[in-house]
Amino acid sequence: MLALRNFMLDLSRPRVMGILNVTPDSFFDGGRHVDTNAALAHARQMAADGADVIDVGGESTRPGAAAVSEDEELKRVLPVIEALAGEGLLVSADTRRPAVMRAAIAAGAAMVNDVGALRVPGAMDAVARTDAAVCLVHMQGEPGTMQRAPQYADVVREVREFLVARARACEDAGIAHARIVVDPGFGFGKTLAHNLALLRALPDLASAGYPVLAGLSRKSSLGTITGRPIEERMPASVAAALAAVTRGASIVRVHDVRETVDALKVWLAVDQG
Ligand code: 7PJ
Repeated sequence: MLALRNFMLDLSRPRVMGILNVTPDSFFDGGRHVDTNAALAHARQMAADGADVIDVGGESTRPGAAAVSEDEELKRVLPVIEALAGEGLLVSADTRRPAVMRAAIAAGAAMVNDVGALRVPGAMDAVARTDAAVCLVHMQGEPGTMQRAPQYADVVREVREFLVARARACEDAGIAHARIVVDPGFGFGKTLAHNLALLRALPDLASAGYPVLAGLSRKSSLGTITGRPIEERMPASVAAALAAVTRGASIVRVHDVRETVDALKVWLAVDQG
């Protein structure tokens, strides 16, 4: 079970987080949902297609994406979070800024998804003072430069140790174990080889005792493997989501909710039959 405020999400079957970028420049769906109404329509469709959580982000972490001011980020995400939470949907706020975390939770977000793993001063406290869940993501370097020359002595061990240390720090700060999710951060300062090593070793990460979230949807590693541009990476993304779930991921973060949900239904029917 994952505790998201007063909601308990049963993780005995894999769950789907639908990606909602309210940005003009995200690498795949950037620009499509800048308008609040368009964003809401897309989120409602993802929920109808079986998304358990909607992850709302207003700042692109794509390498080279333009910086977004805190005011602009708030202006983009708050109306969307408020509306979706008001409709009873589970909303996650994809942000690294403590002020945005606080405002998002006040607007009804049940989870904070932070690619910075609450390392910005004040971020851990912003979550600890609430009953929201948190997803701690591993990232080497910073979004603008992280893909230049990522290097690890042992990527699996380093990512696992980082995430367990961050999760323990969260618990020390008062965030209950049941509110914490960890994520190896595919593509966040990782080569294809690093991503594949981490994917193969997901059971090892899951054995740390925190639910694992995996985000591979449309990422460039899938482009490297298939030779396909972003718009043609849906089948590769579904395969990657299944690969993650079969290795112990509890939640997959995806653009293609409907297709992923279908694939998971088939896998579940086989696996639990
Ligand atoms: C991830 C994310 C991920 C989590 C992004 C993209 C790039 N949050 N935010 N995990 N990736 N938790 O959407 O592909 O892998 S931004």
